[in-house]
Amino acid sequence: MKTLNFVRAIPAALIVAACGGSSTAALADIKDYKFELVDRMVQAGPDRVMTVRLMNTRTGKPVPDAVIFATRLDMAPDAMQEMATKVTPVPAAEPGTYKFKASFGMEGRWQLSLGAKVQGETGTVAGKFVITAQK
Ligand SMILES: [Cu+2]
Repeated sequence: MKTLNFVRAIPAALIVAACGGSSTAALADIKDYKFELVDRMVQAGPDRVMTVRLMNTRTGKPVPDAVIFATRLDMAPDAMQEMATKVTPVPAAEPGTYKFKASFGMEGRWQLSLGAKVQGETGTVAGKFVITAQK
């Protein structure tokens, strides 16, 4: 109630100015977050672990507790989009890093696609990486 009374006391023009300013300057933006791939190479074979880090590019700090809601791993970079493999999240010890397990059934380039929600932010963070599976 205190807030409402306070707002009513301010002339309408001022309120408009304040709202317009805060939407561009004060709020963090989902674009300030990005995924980083920790290792670009894996060994071909079953149960390989991939590690990504979610960074806040404005603070330069990793972001813990994001919800990864979409993952896909396929061989699109080697023109085998239909060759997809299951991606399973596994626990990561370091806050702000996220680990996934997958079987790389073939040597070559695989594309890891990720989507995430960050606490307190609207929108989603997307990431796409090429990981090379080697012998
Ligand atoms: Cu393939």
